[in-house]
Amino acid sequence: MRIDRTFIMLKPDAIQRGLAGEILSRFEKRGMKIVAMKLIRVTEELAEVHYAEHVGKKFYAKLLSYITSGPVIVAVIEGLDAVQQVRKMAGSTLPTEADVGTIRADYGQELPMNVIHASDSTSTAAREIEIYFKPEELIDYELDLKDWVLSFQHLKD
Ligand code: 3AN
Repeated sequence: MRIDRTFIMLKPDAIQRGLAGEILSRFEKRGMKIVAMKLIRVTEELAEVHYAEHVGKKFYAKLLSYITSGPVIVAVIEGLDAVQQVRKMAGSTLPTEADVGTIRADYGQELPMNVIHASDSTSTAAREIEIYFKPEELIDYELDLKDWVLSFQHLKD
């Protein structure tokens, strides 16, 4: 268990359906820290870099037209085991197979529209953060609520 950073994208369906605030608030309410965030449009070139492992697959054309169909919000989230925890909060790729209570199950139905992307490993997170953010776009700050979420350093044993 350690503090790490992960990358998320609220995909075009999340923005079009007005779900961005609601989804971001799940991470905020859990006490996680938003380290970077911006609204962008994913170009075809950017999609090819991000989804390099899927280029050429049967579903790639659909994935490409989906991900470039409207603006997305990209963000870096920091927290205890953030990569694994945010991935769990996002749920399985296929919304109908995701556990109820996860973002994809609660808001999605059919692929490729599964509302959110979350990095699947620490190395993927580092790669994806670098694709979407310049180092200076990651904001260094203290979250004042952290002692009520993480270490309880202000409490006596
Ligand atoms: P995840 O986002 O859960 O890591 P990946 O990396 O396998 O899943 O897939 C990337 C994205 O491609 C998915 N989030 C989804 O939008 C789309 N996708 C994956 N598999 C399919 C499929 N069989 N048909 C259509 N779209 C798919």
